Amino acid sequence: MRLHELTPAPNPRRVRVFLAEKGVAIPSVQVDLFAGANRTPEFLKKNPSGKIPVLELDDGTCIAESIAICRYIEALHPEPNLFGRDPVEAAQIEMRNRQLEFELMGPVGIAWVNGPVLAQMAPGMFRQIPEALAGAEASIARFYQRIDNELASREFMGGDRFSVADITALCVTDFATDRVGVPRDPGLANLARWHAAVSARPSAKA
Ligand SMILES: N[C@@H](CCC(=O)N[C@@H](CS)C(=O)NCC(=O)O)C(=O)O
Repeated sequence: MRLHELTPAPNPRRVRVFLAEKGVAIPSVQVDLFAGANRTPEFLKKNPSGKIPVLELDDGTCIAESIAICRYIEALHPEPNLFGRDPVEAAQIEMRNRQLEFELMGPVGIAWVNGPVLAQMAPGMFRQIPEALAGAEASIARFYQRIDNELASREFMGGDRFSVADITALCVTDFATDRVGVPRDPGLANLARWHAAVSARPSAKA
C-alpha cells in the first residue's frame, strides 16, 4: 500500500492526520503538483480527477477522495472510532464534515487559486479574478463566525468528541492561515479554544 500525496497540501494532510490517530503507517510517494505530475497519463489512471491524495493498494486498486480513503482505513482499523458510533452520531459527523468541505474548503480553494501566494509561487498557473478572492474571503469570515457560535455549545466539530470532522477543519484552517494568507479572526474565542485543543494532539504534526 502507498499514499500518493504532497506534504504541504491540505487534503493529503487530512489522511496523514487520520492515519496518525489510528497509529497506522503507510509509505508515501510525493506528487509534484507544480510540475504537473498529477496530470500525466500514468497518474490519471490512478485518479482521473488528477487530484491527491490517492491510496494505492498492493493489488493496484486506487482509492481517491480523502474521506473515501479514511473510511477504508477505519474499516481496517475500527479503533479509535472517528466516523461515529451510532446512527445519530455518524450522521452528525458526516453532516458537519460535508459542511466543512463545501462551505469552508470550497471558498479556501477559491482564495488559494485567486490569491497572491499562488500567484508568486506559480505565475500564470491560473487566470486570477480579484472579485473571486474578495468573495471567498467574505464567505470564509462568515463561516468562521458561524462555527464559533456553534462551538459555544459543543467541544468539537462533529459533537462532544474528536472525529474526522475535526481533522478536516484543522487541515483547512491551517492551510488558509499558513498558505493562503486568510487567517482566523483571533477574537473568535470558541474557534481559538477548539484550534488549540486539536493542534495539541500528536496527530496534528503529521
Ligand atoms: N475532494 C478531494 C479534493 C482533493 C484535492 O483537491 N487535492 C488537491 C491538493 S490538496 C489537488 O490534488 N489539487 C491539484 C489539482 O486540482 O490539479 C479530496 O477530498 O481528496
